[in-house]
Amino acid sequence: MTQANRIIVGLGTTGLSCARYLHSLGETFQVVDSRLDPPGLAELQAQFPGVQVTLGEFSTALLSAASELIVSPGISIQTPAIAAARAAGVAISGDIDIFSKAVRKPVVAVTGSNGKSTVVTLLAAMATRAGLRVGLGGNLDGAQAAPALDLLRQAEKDLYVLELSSFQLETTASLAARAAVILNVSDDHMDRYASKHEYAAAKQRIFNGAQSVLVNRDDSASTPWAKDCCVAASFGTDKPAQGQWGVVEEDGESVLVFGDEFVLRASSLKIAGKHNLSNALAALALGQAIGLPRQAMLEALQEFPGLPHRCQWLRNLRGVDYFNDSKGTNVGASIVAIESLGEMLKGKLVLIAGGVDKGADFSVMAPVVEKFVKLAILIGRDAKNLASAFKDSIEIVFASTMVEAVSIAAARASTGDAVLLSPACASFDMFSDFTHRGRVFAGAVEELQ
Ligand code: UMA
Ligand code: ADP
Repeated sequence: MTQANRIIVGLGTTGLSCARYLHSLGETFQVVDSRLDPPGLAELQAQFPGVQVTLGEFSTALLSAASELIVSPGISIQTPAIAAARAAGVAISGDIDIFSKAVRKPVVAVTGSNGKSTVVTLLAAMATRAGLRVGLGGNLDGAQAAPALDLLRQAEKDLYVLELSSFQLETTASLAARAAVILNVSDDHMDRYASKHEYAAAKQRIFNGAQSVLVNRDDSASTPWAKDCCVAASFGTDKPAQGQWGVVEEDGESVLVFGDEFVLRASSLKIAGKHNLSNALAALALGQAIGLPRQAMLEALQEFPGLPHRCQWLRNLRGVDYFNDSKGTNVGASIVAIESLGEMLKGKLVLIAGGVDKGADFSVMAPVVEKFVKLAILIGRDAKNLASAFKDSIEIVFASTMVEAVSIAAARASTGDAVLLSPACASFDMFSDFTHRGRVFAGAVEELQ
């Protein structure tokens, strides 16, 4: 019998988790990465010294000779050497594809342009409160999360809650989730996809084989394209029909409801903004679809403090609030942050934005910027692209470092204003990731006298 020749493509977090998983099954594999010094190299060589690693530009001959390529999400399957291998009949998969074939417990899968991390973390808290042993991970990063295949090597779980990116879904054939949702679709990763349709199509793959689909009434792009999908319920920030999740206004206050049943007052939540009502409803709808008791869900929901770097309040200095929304890495996220904070303020926002634009169209931000922002301080590689979209609406200044941006913001904000970092861009021109960017911002804010 010929030995399977599986190649892990990419030696970052995902590549390493694939290596650990295949090794735990006693399977052989080799690894390639287009970078000469990929982040997982030292760990791979220490743990699996015998594994063949090929670095530098992908070799079409090497990849085409494989039986299967396990492609990391940061690498497009349209990359010429991978596309050539695929055309030559090599099977293409990814970590989520391998996970879905191996997993023996229910999986809840969440994708969307924004709100994924908030919803999966909240749902995991609800399920934990209900007494389930929960494996939380996928695209989600942070201390409480793990790459999907690492979850399968942990102590036994009752439920897996996965945040999935469009990149991960590209290589996932049939996830067969117990419950699945696309929270929303707004422009992101337009440097990787030829069109918004192609990006949305990658997200639609989350519904393949799903038992229960949840739909966001506020975003038609969350609806399954396939006619045979089993829609369990919808959620939205309007008044719902019977059996659906929604929001009603009572005595000037927003109330979460299920049909005409009272669920919870928005004022009982620690997370703020209309987008977070949507996130709360998404988690409730998913939780109900998998049979979590309502009481446990509501207890967890009321305790949930939100995640760092997502519209996170840092401090008030001389009447000015400072908010860290470093995870606002695309236009849709930053619009939501500007709107939800702008509506709460007596004054206006001083916005710090910029970084790597990922091919985004910033003109769609201009109306909210004009309405709620008095000054935009722009940083990073693609600052000029934001400037040309905002220049007719508001005053703009450029800063070369985050510390400089914060110091300008502090000098220009008046009592009743707020300073918001919500970059609408990726961070890797100036920082290692969005958490690094958020920490540098928070550090500069902390230093302000
Ligand atoms: N890369 C190369 N050559 C290679 C392999 C990778 O240049 O041969 C580059 C990629 O272009 C990318 C970077 O290396 O810029 C990382 O790619 P990767 O596939 O190795 O990424 P991982 O370290 O495995 O991390 C990925 C997710 N990152 C991406 O999809 C870019 C992580 O999500 C995720 O937590 C992790 O898998 C575990 O599942 C982070 C992310 O930024 C949070 N995701 C994007 C987002 O949320 O917008 C999609
Ligand atoms: P993701 O994991 O999809 O990036 P997060 O929960 O980390 O989502 O939130 C990232 C940012 O997106 C937040 O800081 C906020 O600005 C914005 N956001 C959160 N939830 C939503 C939502 N439901 N709709 C639109 N924007 C949102």
